[in-house]
Amino acid sequence: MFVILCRRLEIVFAIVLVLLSSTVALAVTINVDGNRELAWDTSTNGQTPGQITDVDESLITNDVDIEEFKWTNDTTYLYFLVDTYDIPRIAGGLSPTRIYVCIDVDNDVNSGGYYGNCNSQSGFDKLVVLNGTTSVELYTYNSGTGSFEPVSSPGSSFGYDTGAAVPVIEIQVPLNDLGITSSATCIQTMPSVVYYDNGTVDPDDNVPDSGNFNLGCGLPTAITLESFDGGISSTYNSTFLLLTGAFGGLLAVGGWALWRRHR
Ligand SMILES: [Ca+2]
Ligand SMILES: [Ca+2]
Ligand SMILES: [Ca+2]
Ligand SMILES: [Ca+2]
Repeated sequence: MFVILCRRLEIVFAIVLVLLSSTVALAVTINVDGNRELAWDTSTNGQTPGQITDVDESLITNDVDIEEFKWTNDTTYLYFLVDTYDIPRIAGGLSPTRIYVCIDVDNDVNSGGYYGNCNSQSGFDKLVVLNGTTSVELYTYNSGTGSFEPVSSPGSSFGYDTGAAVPVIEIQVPLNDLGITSSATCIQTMPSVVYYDNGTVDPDDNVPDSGNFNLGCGLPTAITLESFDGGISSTYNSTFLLLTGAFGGLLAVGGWALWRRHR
């Protein structure tokens, strides 16, 4: 009897170990290089990038006409992909193209500000702006001044390469800089609007054409479990490890009690 129980305990521990090792492997790897890798269009360890598509507007030049916007995350960054009906155009100089991602990070229309170009919606806490060929800028709403103000975000960057195998625009922004500092603030419902300013004359493009869509933080694995070194993952992993530890402890106590009974 005791031998059988030990075998069963071994199997259970083996399953727990497999579960632990598989969570370590959970991660969506996006290279922010302007090339659309497979990870954007597949489910990686259960995490599928979110997406919203936009129609081919006949009055908008195809290289600034949004076809698709996608998003995903790992433990450090939120990633965006912008694809247009032709190879996306990023222009610098005096009339730069600009892409705005307006995000209501806390899903609270009463916090944050109004932005006309983002479908005249309110409640935006952060604006991520790809400013021509220059940089990715991050703006946060200051309720004191009633305006969006630039904040330092050295970890933000973008990838753009017209010679890439599948040329798209890729953007990364640190979750921390977006005010997403724990699994509790990494929510699935962040009302958002994307605005592509073609830099010259109207019309510009929006997705959606009115209202907003819900940007989310990692579906269905809200936070990937790729590392144990702090940040958002630590909350999740600590909980997981605590549960695993408690489970293992219960098994050990149960095994010991049975061993005592059969001595
Ligand atoms: Ca890429
Ligand atoms: Ca469009
Ligand atoms: Ca808000
Ligand atoms: Ca549109």
